[in-house]
Amino acid sequence: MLKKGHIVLLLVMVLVVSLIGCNNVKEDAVGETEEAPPVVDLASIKVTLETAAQPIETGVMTPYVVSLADEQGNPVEVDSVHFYMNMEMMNHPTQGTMQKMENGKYEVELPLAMEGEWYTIITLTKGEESTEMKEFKVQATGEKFMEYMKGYDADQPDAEQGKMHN
Ligand SMILES: [Cu+2]
Repeated sequence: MLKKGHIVLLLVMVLVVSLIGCNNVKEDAVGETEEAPPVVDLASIKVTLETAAQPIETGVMTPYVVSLADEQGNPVEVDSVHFYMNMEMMNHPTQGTMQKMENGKYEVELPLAMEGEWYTIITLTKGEESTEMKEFKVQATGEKFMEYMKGYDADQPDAEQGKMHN
């Protein structure tokens, strides 16, 4: 697993740094260690999805909030968070880049095209690393909204929604 590998790598780095730190013989090695980029372990971030009370009404712009925390529960920030929703065996995604709020929270408002169960894919990006999480389900109720049946992308507000993938 990626996560285990990162933990082992982190432990090895901590060990190496502390060993080198204890005897100042290898000064060159100390310099190299300090210049190395910090270890970013996106896989260890705890992701929580907050939505309005479910089922969510179709066709209504609805806020979705994702909060990110480290293993101690402290808020974490990444470079960007993307939120994608769709239904299994169907193709009418609703998606967008989330806006950064405070305390590790990110938000985007999206409409749903039809009732039923929607899955979510939350993508965290930091530097060149990114990780996808397909963990949460959302229930929707209401009429079918034809204008969203070909998809909605909050990142393209000027596009004619539902036709941008043609
Ligand atoms: Cu559907």
